[in-house]
Amino acid sequence: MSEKECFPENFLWGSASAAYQVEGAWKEDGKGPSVWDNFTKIPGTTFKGTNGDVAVDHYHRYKEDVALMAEMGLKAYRFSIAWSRILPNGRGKVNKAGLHFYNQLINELIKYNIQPIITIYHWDVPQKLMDLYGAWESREIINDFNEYCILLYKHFGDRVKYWITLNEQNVFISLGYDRGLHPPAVKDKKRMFAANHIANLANAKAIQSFRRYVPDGKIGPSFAYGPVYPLDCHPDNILAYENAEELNNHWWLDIYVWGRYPKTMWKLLSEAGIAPTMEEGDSELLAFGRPDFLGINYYRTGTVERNPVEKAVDEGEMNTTGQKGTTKEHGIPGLYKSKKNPYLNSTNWDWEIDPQGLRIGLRRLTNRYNLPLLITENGLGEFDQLEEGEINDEYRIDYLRSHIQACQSAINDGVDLIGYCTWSFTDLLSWLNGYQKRYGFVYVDREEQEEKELKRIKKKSFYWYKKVMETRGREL
Ligand code: BGP
Repeated sequence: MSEKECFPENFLWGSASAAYQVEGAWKEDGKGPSVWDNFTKIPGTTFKGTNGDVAVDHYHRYKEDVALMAEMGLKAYRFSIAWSRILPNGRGKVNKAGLHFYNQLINELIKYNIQPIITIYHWDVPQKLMDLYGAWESREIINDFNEYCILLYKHFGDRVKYWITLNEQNVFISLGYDRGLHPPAVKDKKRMFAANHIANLANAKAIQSFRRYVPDGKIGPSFAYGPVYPLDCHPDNILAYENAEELNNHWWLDIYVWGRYPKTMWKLLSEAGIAPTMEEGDSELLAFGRPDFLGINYYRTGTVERNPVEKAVDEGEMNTTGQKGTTKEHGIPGLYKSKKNPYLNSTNWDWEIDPQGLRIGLRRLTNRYNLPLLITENGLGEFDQLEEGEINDEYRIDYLRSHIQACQSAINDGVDLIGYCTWSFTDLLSWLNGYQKRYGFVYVDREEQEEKELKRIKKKSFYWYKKVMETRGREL
């Protein structure tokens, strides 16, 4: 392999997690409840009632987990901070024990030369702010979020140089306020676009403050990016694809980078009476939100076709059980509906496996936004079998290998890719899919309801990724 095809020297080879999915200790050492602590206790919300009360107990076992990262030779670890561990009420009184925990974690990572990447918000808004003013539905959150961010910048900014503002705003807003599948389980498009606009403002303000407190750091949001394909070249399907790209991707990314919404979608939503309200000063604030890089969470592409209003597909159904083929088409009447891509295989959760789509996506983003890109999540959620103390996850290695090859091609195409974080390092809780949908390099021995000993066992993919990092992607 020529030097040209090799990953850069300082490439961030990493892995990612989120507080609620790994930490556990949900009400220990002064932590306040988050909306997820409560939501998962409502019957029927998650797979077999699974929750993150204990998760994989990373809060108590972080040293063991970081030692495994060091053994693997990980260069970067992306983790999130639980807002209500730092500020139990979301604002006001600071919980010193919370700051202490993350300080220890950061120091432990640095001890082994692992670059910490902090996600400021990975969906666990403090319940108190939900009770007080409806969290993302009130502009009050802009200041509270900013104060929380400043606290983190002040405490960790000396050692942490890569920061993610909001993780997958497009997912927590859409599932929380349109599809009713995440807290607060609302199904109302107008409220969704309004909450989303407020999240955009909070994101911009957090970035504006970052410049003052961590001037030598880099910051950006992480976006759940699903590049869209038209089902075929019928002009109606091309238009459906344009609609889906604009509404599902540009609607967020244009705001992040340019501080403005895509024009035609804005008109359409305004006519439907569901566009958000732009107040005086919003445009100015949004302009401060320009990120240093875009964090990209990539799992799959989406394929769409026209969706005539007369017999339109609407809500659909998500596969949260791992029973292949149970996903039902969803769409927006008059704009587009999802279709299965006949050229791609999919996982047991019906997520299409498309490494080429990653290359295509990275090129689209580069040509449209011309910013450095950091893959903040990519990985395969599957059932894993523990057999005689070992996990032979060859399928995960295949998945990751093909996606890393796609990254390599994208770099050769001219994409400025600064890092690649897999999802995830250890197995963890999948929000709606329980513990049986596993993503890690390290198996955690627990069942849906039974925590067992939470023993860590290295999978085959652990040794494989170690080699990949050692050889800077030469040996895949
Ligand atoms: C992303 C989230 C992660 C993680 C991942 C896998 O949307 O940022 O937190 O959960 O997807 O998704 P899932 O757990 O639904 O399989």
